[in-house]
Amino acid sequence: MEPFASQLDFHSGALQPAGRVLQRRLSETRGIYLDQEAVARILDREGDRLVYEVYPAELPEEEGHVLYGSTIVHPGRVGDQFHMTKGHFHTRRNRGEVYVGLAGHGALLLQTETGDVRMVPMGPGTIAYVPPYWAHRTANTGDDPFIFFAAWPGDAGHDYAAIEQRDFGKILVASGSTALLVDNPKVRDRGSAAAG
Ligand code: S6P
Ligand code: ZN
Repeated sequence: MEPFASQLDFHSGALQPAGRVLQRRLSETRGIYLDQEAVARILDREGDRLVYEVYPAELPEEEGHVLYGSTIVHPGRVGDQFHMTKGHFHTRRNRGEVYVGLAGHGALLLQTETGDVRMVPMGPGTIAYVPPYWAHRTANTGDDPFIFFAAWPGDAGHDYAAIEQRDFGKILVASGSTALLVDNPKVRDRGSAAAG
């Protein structure tokens, strides 16, 4: 393969050239939010809102390559939760990733297979390291688009099912103008039901 360069617009988050741009709307990510009445209300009143977009560089998903792309999480809330990405583990769990904040403000949530959760606030210039074995999800905690760049190993793969089944143990909720990290009641209830 020949060396090449792409251009990332820090203002819009668009990457040129890019592979297939992914647009995630509320209807297809509705399951990640707690307040299903709020989801139904938004869909009914304003239609299927664009929540986030991913511009991937077109590269072979193979060992040795470094994949990269930009993500734009648009500002907004669903109930008292901020707009967020679905979140995933890498299929090959021992593959890490680097996130670089470019514009806006957000948070990176990370979780291990055993349910340990961490939160890293992100803004322009923040370089967040996603170590191997940590699932990751981002949320826009501000009022402007939250834009970041990510780079990860070509053979990492994406496992969304594990997070769909288990969910993150903590959620980010809006409290006035700040973001609070609190226990996810869905996971807590499941935990206590299993314990009882
Ligand atoms: C890929 C990297 C990001 C996310 C993107 C959307 O490993 O972590 O490019 O794919 O931020 O998130 P998600 O969870 O919907 O893939
Ligand atoms: Zn990833």
